[in-house]
Amino acid sequence: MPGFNTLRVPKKYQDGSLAFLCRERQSFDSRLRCSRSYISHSSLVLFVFPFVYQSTCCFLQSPRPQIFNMKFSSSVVAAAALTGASAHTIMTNLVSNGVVNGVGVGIRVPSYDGPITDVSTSDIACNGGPNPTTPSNVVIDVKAGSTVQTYWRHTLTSTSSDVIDSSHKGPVMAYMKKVTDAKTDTGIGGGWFKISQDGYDSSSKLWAVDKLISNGGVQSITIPSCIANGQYLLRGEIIALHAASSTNGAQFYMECAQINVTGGTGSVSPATVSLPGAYKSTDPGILFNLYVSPISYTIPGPSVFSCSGGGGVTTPPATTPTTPATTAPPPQQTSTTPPTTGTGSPLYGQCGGTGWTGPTTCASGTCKATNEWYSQCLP
Ligand SMILES: [Cu+2]
Repeated sequence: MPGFNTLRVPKKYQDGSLAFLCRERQSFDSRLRCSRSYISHSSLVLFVFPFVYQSTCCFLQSPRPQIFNMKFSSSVVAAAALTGASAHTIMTNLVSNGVVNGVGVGIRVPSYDGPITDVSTSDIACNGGPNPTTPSNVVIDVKAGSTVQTYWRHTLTSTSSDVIDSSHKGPVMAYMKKVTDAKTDTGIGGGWFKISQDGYDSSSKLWAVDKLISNGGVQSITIPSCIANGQYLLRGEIIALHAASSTNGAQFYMECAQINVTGGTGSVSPATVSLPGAYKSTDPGILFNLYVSPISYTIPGPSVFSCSGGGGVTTPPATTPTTPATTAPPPQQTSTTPPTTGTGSPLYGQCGGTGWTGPTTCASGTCKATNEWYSQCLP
């Protein structure tokens, strides 16, 4: 059963993870075997070496010491699979208005913490498939304009010191979708808009996942003040890029929380995208080699919706929101027309980023960099 018979000296990476060069014994697709079947999500084929060694590099996160000088056998493969399981993550809790709701309260948490890797499946919306989710009959009240927190944990019983393996570098995002009944809506299909994202910060050289880990797994998400009241799905998402240089190698972790928004002005109707649909396996932020520097990363999906323009469609005040527009907002890197006022950007307006020629000050709030292409006035 094992496809590898030689373990060479492990190569140690900065984050403490190790790569082994393993000689292939049998003529099968070693890449598939290594990355999917046996070692599951914990492994990775590095394309840096194959032309030198003609071998497969199995990448193990937090490998156990006893693996080091052993040959691959079925037991070692099992140990490696266990190691891999320690790498995944789940959005377990939602904190709203300072109230910490319990694990799985108002969130459809999965029974397994593994990723979705095929962006074309309906599981990309609210998880499922290989990770069956548990329904919740709770809908959590959230005030428009407030900042909620979600907790990310390795498993449903992990603490804040066990968020996700540090090898799982990548962006952290949040989306919303207006629904009639948050308890039963599958989330599959149109209606999604992105409300926050964080990717790679080239000045600090930190990924959003790095910050999430040092933050104890707390993701802060500001709920737009201008959206309509009512029930929504709030979808937190992490993309782990450690194996993303091969197709369907990126690992998507997402959960959907069930919320009821109050206090929204309903003045802007966001442009929306579909899940599945918003991502393609070949998107530059999804088919991505994490190990090439300097790192330049484009967060996949639509641009972030903001109440002051960008990713939104203004709704006439007297009218109730109609069917949201289905066209995707323009890519984030594209500069939008800057506001004509000279007093700085309004709250939630853009105030910086590569290619931005508009105001770099805020009429209201503080200018904070979301990524190198986008800074936003936040309260
Ligand atoms: Cu994982």
